[in-house]
Amino acid sequence: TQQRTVRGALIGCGFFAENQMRAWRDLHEMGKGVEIVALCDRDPQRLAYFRDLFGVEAAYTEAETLFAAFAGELDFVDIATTTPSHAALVPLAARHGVDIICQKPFAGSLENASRLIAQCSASRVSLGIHENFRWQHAVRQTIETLRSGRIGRPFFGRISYRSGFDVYAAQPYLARAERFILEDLGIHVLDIARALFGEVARLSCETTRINAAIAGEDVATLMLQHDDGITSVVDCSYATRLADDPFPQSLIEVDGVHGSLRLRQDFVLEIHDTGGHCVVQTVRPEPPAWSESPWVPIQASVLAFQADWLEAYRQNRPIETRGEDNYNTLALVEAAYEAAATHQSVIPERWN
Ligand code: NAD
Ligand code: 89V
Repeated sequence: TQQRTVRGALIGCGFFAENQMRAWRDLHEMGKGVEIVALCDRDPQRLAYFRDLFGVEAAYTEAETLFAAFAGELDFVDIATTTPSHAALVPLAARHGVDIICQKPFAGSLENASRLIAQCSASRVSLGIHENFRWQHAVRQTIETLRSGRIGRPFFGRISYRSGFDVYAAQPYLARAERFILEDLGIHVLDIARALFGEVARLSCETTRINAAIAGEDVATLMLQHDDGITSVVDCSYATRLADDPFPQSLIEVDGVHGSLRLRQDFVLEIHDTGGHCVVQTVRPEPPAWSESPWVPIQASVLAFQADWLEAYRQNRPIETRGEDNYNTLALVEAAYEAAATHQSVIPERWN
């Protein structure tokens, strides 16, 4: 039997949303039964660009107008705008009874995050956060190898993201943000830390700014103590000069009681056992036809995330990075800023 087509609207036709639209189109062409039927961007030029590029005629500069025009006809909305707009767009979508995917960081404060989760829950719509780093193929393979028990109980981890890639060219708002690397990138790396090692009991953090042309911090180094007694180090930098820049790869080390994992640059996963043997796996992402260097791992992860969201929607199961779960990632970012300001270790808040 043919499955019903799940109908969505995209709000925010900016830089990153192009990946999301291409991934929805891939899923549509793969016969997965999903379609973006309406677009919204308050910038008429971006809206026209997406309308023409993706052939979606229903295009609106106001989200209210879109929801009014499609009353009862939408299953979900994909909110791909930057964070300040989420506080109004998420409740608006919830009031219209559609399931919601919202880009990270889904709220600018934990108070706002709680409010959005509560509003979605009261409206009986799901709130899924578009957090894709844990869906990068190499990262996912590392998570799954750890979860399989192959190296036994982990006791130490390191997730390292160090690059000098010019992220400000495509995302100029990043250069103006008072809070930069922890809020934009650290959030992804901290989410990987949670996916690998679970919730965090306390953390410490130091930050600095190397690039004088930006407003926020571009280097952050954190130590996390997880509930299960695992210690992890998360380090991020957009000020690291390397001839062979790994952007946008996260490199991972995990030491377990029965072996160790090393996710090396260029998608090499080493699995070391207690006998001194090492199995080397290539964990390179399958590049979507539209992907382009150096964004391939992220672009492939957008497809993987959206495919999982769609499957979850059909199975009526919550996704891993639902609002309640992602609240705890957001709480690590908040705790990191507090730790960096006070030079004290901080107990992060947690969704109860
Ligand atoms: P962008 O500024 O290029 O795009 C945002 C778009 O949203 C703009 O076109 C803007 O006009 C539109 N917009 C803003 N408020 C609106 C509103 N109320 N109604 C309708 N349209 C509105 O930003 P971007 O770089 O595409 O980033 C968007 C989000 O995606 C950010 O939250 C960012 O952190 C996130 N992002 C995620 C990843 C990832 O998943 N790995 C990568 C890059 C960016
Ligand atoms: O994934 C992101 O959120 C991007 C980047 C990789 C540039 O940090 O903003």
